Amino acid sequence: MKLTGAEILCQSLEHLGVKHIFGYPGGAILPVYDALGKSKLHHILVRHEQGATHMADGYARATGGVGVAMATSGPGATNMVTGIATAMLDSSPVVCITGQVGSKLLGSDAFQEIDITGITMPITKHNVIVTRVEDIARTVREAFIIANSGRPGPVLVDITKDAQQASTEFDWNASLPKLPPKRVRPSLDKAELDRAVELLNSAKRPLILAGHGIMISGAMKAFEQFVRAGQFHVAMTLLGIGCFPANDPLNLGMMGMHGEAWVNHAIQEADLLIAVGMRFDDRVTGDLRTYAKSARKIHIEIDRAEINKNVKVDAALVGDAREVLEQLLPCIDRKERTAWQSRITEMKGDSAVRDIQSLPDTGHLYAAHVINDLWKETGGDAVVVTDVGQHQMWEAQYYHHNRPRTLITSGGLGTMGFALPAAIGAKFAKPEADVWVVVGDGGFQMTMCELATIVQEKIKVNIAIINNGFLGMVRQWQEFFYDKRYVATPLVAPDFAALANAFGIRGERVTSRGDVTSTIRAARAFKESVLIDFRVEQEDSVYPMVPAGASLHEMIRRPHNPLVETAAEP
Ligand SMILES: Cc1cc2nc3c(=O)[nH]c(=O)nc-3n(C[C@H](O)[C@H](O)[C@H](O)COP(=O)(O)OP(=O)(O)OC[C@H]3O[C@@H](n4cnc5c(N)ncnc54)[C@H](O)[C@@H]3O)c2cc1C
Ligand SMILES: Cc1ncc(C[n+]2csc(CCOP(=O)(O)OP(=O)(O)O)c2C)c(N)n1
Ligand SMILES: [Mg+2]
Repeated sequence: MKLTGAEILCQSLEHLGVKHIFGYPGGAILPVYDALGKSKLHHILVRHEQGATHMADGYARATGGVGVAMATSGPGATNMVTGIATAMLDSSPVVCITGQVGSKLLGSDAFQEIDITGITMPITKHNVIVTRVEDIARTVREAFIIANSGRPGPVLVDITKDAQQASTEFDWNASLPKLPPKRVRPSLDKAELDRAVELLNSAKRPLILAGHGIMISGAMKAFEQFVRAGQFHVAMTLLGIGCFPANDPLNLGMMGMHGEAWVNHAIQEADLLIAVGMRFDDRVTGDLRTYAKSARKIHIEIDRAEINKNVKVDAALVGDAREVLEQLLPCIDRKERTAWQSRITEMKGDSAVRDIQSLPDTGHLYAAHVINDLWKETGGDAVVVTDVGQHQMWEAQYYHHNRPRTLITSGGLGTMGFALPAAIGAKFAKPEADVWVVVGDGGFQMTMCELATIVQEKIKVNIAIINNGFLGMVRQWQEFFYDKRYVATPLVAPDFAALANAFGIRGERVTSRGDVTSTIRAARAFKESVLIDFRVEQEDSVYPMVPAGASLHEMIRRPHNPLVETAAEP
């Protein structure tokens, strides 16, 4: 049967298992919207195309599947750029479909013509313009494979309007992908494997650096067996949080710029680092010249380009984390490393750790309290989607995630405005989940228009605004490094609770600690979305902090203050 390109696109997406598309219409994509109306696909109308890409990204991160975003040509497509870059830097499988002007008009500066494949070249894993109806099904099929294989990433498919309108025979089974033959991965280099095993079994002070790649690989079980077999301690990157339970005694917490002090010290004192699915980001290493000088390094990583990119390693195991860990597992000797264990305990003790919940209420509402109370009240089971800034770091420190894919956050690009739309995407992916947005007063104002999407789609997503009246993370840098000259960081905001009401959403305001838990509890019990404006201490800072470019052990620690540094339980 003959179908139009637009119909072929919709049918292809159905064949690929797509259920939800986040998008916004316009002239160059109208034929597709017309076909969408006749398909089984659920289209979610966003309020800004950036939101569509973050929703697709949140959808992907919540499940590990592909998220789909759609926009028209020109401004619709350029509005997607930030979301595409966000997905790229965090290896998230997103497919973006954009309409393009008719193929005969290409290059003529036609109305809403923009070279979106040119613009997104460096921020997509792959992109392509389709000008022939015959190529649509195959290209979309290829896009899904590329987005979610190997190291995942965003793919953009730009389809000209004439290709959407033209008709051709549609045969899904005949529309086979024409990708270069999958490189048969040679089994692991024997010499590298032997060296890794020798290093693993002879180490006295080993430490695992667990990253996002463990989640992407679905390697959680193999990883846990590996950890137990070697009795290794685990430190996590921001994006690795959740890949190993926070409540496991072998889990030490987050590493890096705002990581736990004892984790950073342990990295500097370790004699072996085993990096699994992490890419030694500069927020993780600090000054490379002084990074883990006494440690040999093993890197388990799927992308060969990451090997020796930032940190030179002694054994490189290039491959999928699960497969590599399964190969290593039978070779690991179980070792009790009592001296190393006591050293780590000693370092923990030195960090003045106390349970912040038991501190007397001094009349201040600290962000850390709010997040720790949210953790307790949700039993640690919520899917928390954060924005970027101080609240993001406090979330990482004070909400203890035991399950994978329960913290969704923009790490590599650090995109303010990510949280609200990404949470909407996560809710569509996991309708049963208790989804919470943890967002700053600055970032929320960047994409708050998506509150209307929540209302139109009748979904329940609870929103905790950590309102400190500042672009807090930048204010913190100004406090530490610019002599407290707060240029352009004090921030006027609307009355967020009243704003929520204007959208038809219940809004609450909390100013004292005593009201935190009851308000969270009531929000969870309410059947619709609730926005809570937490008016927190304005000039609190995130500790510890490794100043940009400093050595990992050179942390700025919290000065004498009623709050402790981090949230580890005593
Ligand atoms: C304000 C702010 C502060 C931050 N502070 C910190 C901080 O203190 N500590 C911190 O850790 N981060 C911090 N970050 C985040 C940081 O910038 C990086 O995003 C993060 O460290 C990256 O973590 P990752 O390497 O685990 O994940 P990614 O960047 O997603 O890298 C994943 C790696 O796994 C590999 N991989 C993918 N699939 C597989 C597979 N199947 N098998 C094996 N490997 C695979 C990929 O090739 C890639 O190399 C901060 C971000 C912001 C915005
Ligand atoms: C789109 C974008 N613009 C600017 C920045 C730089 N930036 C990083 S954190 C931050 C402040 C965030 O303020 P807020 O949302 O209120 O969160 P807080 O740090 O106060 O918790 C800024 C401006 C960014 N990460 N993203
Ligand atoms: Mg703020």
